[in-house]
Amino acid sequence: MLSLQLLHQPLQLARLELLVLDLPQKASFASGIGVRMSRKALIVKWIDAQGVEGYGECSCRPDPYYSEEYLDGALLLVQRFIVPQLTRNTNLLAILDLLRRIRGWNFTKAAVEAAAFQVARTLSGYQLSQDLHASPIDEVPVGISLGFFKDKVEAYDKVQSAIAEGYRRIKLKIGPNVDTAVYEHLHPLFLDHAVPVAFDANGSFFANDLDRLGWFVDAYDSVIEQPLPPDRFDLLLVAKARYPKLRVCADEEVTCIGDLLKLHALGAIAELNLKPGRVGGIAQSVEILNDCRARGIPCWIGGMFETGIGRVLNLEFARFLPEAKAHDLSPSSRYFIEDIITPDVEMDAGLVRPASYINYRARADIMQRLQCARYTYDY
Ligand code: OSB
Ligand code: MG
Repeated sequence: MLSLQLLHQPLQLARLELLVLDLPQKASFASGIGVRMSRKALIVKWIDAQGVEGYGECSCRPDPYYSEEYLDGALLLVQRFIVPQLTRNTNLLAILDLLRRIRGWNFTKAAVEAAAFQVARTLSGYQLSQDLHASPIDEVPVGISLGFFKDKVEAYDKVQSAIAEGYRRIKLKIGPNVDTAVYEHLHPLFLDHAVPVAFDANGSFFANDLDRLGWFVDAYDSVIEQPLPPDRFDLLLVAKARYPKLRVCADEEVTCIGDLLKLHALGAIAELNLKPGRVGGIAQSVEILNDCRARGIPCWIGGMFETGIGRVLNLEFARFLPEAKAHDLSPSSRYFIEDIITPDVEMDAGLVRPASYINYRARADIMQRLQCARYTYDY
């Protein structure tokens, strides 16, 4: 639960804006989900009667291949089931109540919650540390997630440069059809254990692919993120029995605290990649983070190629995970030709300082240039 002071902070919604943006990426990115060339984002902007503004980002994909949500659907959901139910005089508690009635659509609900949250925290002086019961760290270690490679040479170059740039963890996308020779070729780069390596299969291994999964377990003693489809915990248990060394990080599979507790009870989760959007937003993330700490489940913050708006919120959560080796929160320059906040998120020797970005300004000029659609609702 978020603190009552924050939940009851009076909000006066003057206008809600929904912005659909398309940010060109620096490079395309391929994974077990598909290939992406640009980052489509739905930004929710809350304008309070006192002039305070709040932004939230819906970071689901444009297609339903990571989760059921997809961007055009998200927009329609907000327009049909959220916009008509918001009222001028409200508070975060009322907003969470109306969002809770909507089943699923976590990334979408998180965007609306984040926009209202930003206004409520500005008006009330709230700090996340009040509910996470810890003091935040100032420097957050970050890792990089690298997509499928064309060949050995490209793989070696990309991993070597990422290590040279200072990233604290290299995450490699894998799938049942990747060429294992490429990953064998990378082995020497990780032998000294200076920079840990992890794999992410995005749920792409099925029952017939367990041998191939076993290759990664044997070749590298590394965590594998979401090896099996998120709705097949039965296959996960089969794989764990066959490869006792298999250590699994959950991503797609954990959309709520119940999913986490189920995997934990089954002894089938070694760590959690927490994406605040995937679990429905800030209130849910606070509960999950507190629960991970209570149960000793290692946790780190993941990403969905967020723009600066979503990234800064994710970075704030990362401040409360002092034991995490690295988060999937690379600097703005890694992803986009231009980000939509100022200052850009920067990394120095694999570290990001989240406090520098909490009071970011959204770049209205850039957003306008990248805008595909804009809808406004006055209250
Ligand atoms: O599986 O973690 C994932 C991006 C989009 C969708 C799913 C995933 C990812 C990443 C990106 O791996 C990590 C990042 O934002 O740097
Ligand atoms: Mg993942």
